[in-house]
Amino acid sequence: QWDSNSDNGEVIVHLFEWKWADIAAECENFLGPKGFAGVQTSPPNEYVVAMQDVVKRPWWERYQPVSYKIVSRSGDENAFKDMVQRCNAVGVRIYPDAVINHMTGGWPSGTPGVGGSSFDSGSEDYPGVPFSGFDFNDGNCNSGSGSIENYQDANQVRNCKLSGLNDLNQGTEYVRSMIMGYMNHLIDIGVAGFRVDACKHMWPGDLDVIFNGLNDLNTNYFPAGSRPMIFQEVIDQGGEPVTASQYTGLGRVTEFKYGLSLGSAFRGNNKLTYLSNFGEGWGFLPRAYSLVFVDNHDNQRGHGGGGDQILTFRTPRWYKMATAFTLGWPYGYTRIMSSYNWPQDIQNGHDNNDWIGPPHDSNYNIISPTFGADGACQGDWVCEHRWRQITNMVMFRKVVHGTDSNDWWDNGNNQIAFCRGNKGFLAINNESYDLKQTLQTCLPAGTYCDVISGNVSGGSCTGKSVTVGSDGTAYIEILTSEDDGVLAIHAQSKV
Ligand code: LAG
Ligand code: CA
Repeated sequence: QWDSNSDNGEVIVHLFEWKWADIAAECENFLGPKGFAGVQTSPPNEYVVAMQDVVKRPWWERYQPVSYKIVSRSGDENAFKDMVQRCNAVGVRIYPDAVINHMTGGWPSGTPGVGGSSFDSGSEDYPGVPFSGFDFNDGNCNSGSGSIENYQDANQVRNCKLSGLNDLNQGTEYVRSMIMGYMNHLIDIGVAGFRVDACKHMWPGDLDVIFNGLNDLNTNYFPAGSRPMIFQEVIDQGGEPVTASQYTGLGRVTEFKYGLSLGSAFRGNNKLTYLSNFGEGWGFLPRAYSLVFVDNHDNQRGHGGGGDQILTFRTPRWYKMATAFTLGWPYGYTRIMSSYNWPQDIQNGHDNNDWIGPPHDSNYNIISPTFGADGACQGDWVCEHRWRQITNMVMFRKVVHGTDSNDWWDNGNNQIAFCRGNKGFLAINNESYDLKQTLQTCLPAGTYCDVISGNVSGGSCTGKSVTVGSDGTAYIEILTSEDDGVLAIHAQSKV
């Protein structure tokens, strides 16, 4: 359950809040050809229609399940099936976000689910599944309020309510069978695995039973006996009894220390020189078990862990450098974020608009992304995955896959470079002065196109070219006057 089940590449993109029909087109037109392994989707199941005074249709309504019917703002079950079929056809895998720790928070009676299912949050009645009061953890929670109050108490973290959300008891046969039924339904449609939400708040032993009860993947798309990839969201930044390593036996686990440490380094709070052993050497999970990312849908807006060190599309120069390092460096399975923009309203360090949902029309239907002549998204869709510097590093990671890093170079401070076997070379300049050095690139002699400043187009390079000599060295230049502080060349960027 650690393998991505993808042959197309080594990077997953989270198309946060995208509609299924738009993801299907993106697989065919962009993700397949550009070497993406797959897509993490927003939760596909039914959830609460959140319409309050100010907070209307927030993104986080999708983290409050009402039933396991496949219906959401992204589309219905037919649209979901069509997406899975079309993405698989071009080698791009689908990994939905599975919200199985809890159901909704408290809502006035009569509040509907997006598929029309009714529910009563007070009596914990969810007829669309069905779940009733027996299926929740209230009796097993030892906090005064019924919500998690003390993260030093693992029992509270697992058995009490997260943010007031009705907490399912995965210890019972019935709850497990409903969750497995939902996930198996998605597997039978053809997904390749899952992002599993809030695993920190479920017992590893219960998750073990659930994950082992999942079907093998659909043999229309995968070899017989293939197991779903599981990547569990566990926010572990140290100092608590619930740790990420308690979950590595079950599948991959999010390594939140990665983006936090990287953000801090690029912001200048640590030297890039120290990244030479970034990974296990920094106390992170073993690479075979970790899922790494610069930012995610929570910490890019101040939710979840990370705080103000996290880099996002709002600091694009650093963001592209940190993403290039992540995709160039041989540690962990990599996920990139694809966001939409929203107007921030920061008061006393808190963004009052952190709830704002995706671009939508006056009826709250999500608007499809549109693309300019250069391929970039228009309007409020940010589409980091379509930024040339990021797209081309997705291909870099595919080309260098199977090699380790070698020939590390640094200036003792914030200029670094390394090779990936004889397949790729990456250099980063995060100083306020130019990088001008003759460095070992480990590549065969020839002229290579820097895929950060340009593309290989019709046999020539639209950006900077690098001439590698017969001894593998090349003169490398990254000037502070340039758009980006990165240079990357690889075996397939030879011109
Ligand atoms: C996650 N990982 O463990 C998700 O990545 C994260 O996005 C989810 O929280 C969380 N767990 C629960 O699935 C999000 C928002 C919360 C939001 C919650 C439920 O970050 O802010 O809570 O989804 O929609 C909201 C309100 C709370 C309120 C709660 C219940 O913000 O103030 O207590 O709803 O009504
Ligand atoms: Ca729980």
